[in-house]
Amino acid sequence: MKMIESFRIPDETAVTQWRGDFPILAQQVHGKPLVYLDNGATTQKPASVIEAERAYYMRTNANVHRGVHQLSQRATEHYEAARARIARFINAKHPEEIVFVRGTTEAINLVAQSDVRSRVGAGDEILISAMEHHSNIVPWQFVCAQTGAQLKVVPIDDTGTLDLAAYERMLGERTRIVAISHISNALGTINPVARIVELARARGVPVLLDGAQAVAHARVDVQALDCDFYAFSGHKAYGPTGIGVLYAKASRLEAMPPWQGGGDMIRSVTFEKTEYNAIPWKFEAGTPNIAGAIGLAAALDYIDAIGIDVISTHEADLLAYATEAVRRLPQVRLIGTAREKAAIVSFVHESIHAHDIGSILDHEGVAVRAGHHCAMPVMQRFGVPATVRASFALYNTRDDVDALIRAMAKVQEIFDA
Ligand code: C6P
Repeated sequence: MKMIESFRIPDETAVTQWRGDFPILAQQVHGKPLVYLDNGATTQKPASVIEAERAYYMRTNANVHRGVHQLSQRATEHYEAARARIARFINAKHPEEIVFVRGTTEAINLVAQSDVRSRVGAGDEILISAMEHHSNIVPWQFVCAQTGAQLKVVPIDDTGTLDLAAYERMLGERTRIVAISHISNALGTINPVARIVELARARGVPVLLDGAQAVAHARVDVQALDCDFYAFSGHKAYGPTGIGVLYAKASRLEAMPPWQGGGDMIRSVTFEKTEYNAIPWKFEAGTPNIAGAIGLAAALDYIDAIGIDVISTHEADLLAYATEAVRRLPQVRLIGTAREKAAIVSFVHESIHAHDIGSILDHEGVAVRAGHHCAMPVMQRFGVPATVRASFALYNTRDDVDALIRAMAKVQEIFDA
């Protein structure tokens, strides 16, 4: 990740202290200390997040927006306060621009089915990139099948960098939405999202940014970005699973039809006619993940207490250290070497399959992801079946990188024997 000059790399004591906030990290696996390097899949949770959920269930639990009783009112207050907290974190103009969903996947499906499907037709184009996660490909394929629209894919180069000139050329008369990841989960590439939005907006094309890999690692300011939609998952930002966020400009949400029908998304219902609730509730049918929203707000408090720029600087140091160390490994090739990168290191070995590497690393206590990372087109682009991916978070240290490298030596030893 790009170094932010004004922030010094936090010292070891600080990182040790952060580490202590995550109870799960203290354990051993296969008799070895756990080295958790699968943060791209999901991050671990600090005690404050676990406690926020526990406290909610211990003292507050009730359904929201429904009861006149004390607990329900309190639950509603906490749930809506969580929405406001999230709005503040990404600098949304209004809390109503935050729609609670299950995660990034649901957020993108919501936009695809509610916003885009209702305004595209045969011959219209949906523009994505060659580094997208399946969650930012398949929902658009659904819309294409439903409407006759076409999926267009902006290429990437051999380093995993988006071809910005091609993007500009491909933004055409018929482009109805641009949907691109802020940070690639398989390659670590940080996309020039401000420029991507600027170019699209100059042509009147709305932009959705998939922020699943970004919110916990880089500063996100949706007003500065001026994107129409921003999607992310709580569980990749030290929050609970099953809760995520769709940010959308209020004017967009107002214009979008609801996606799912049910309780809480209505103002009045008769058999003849239903009037929908105001935004954002018109998109939150059914009982929401109240505890999850509260847990996510606690996670963002945790990030803010450390400071996202401090976290970015620390992770940039880990990225530089890990990149150098992995580069020196024999017969190993990095996949994803863009200049602007987040702390994700994907690599392949000339003769050992990623899954075998992943299993041996696990036996050494090192948790990585091995596979296609739900980004099969990226694997095809680089001509590999799978990669080993080490993805870092605020509690990782250079010692964790050293443990990975030692475990890789063990892999080599086993295969050489
Ligand atoms: N990537 C990974 O190991 P959900 O599953 O809805 O929380 O997030 C989906 C998603 C969307 N976009 C990007 C860029 C992502 O990285 C992910 C999730 C995980 O890389 C699990 S496949």
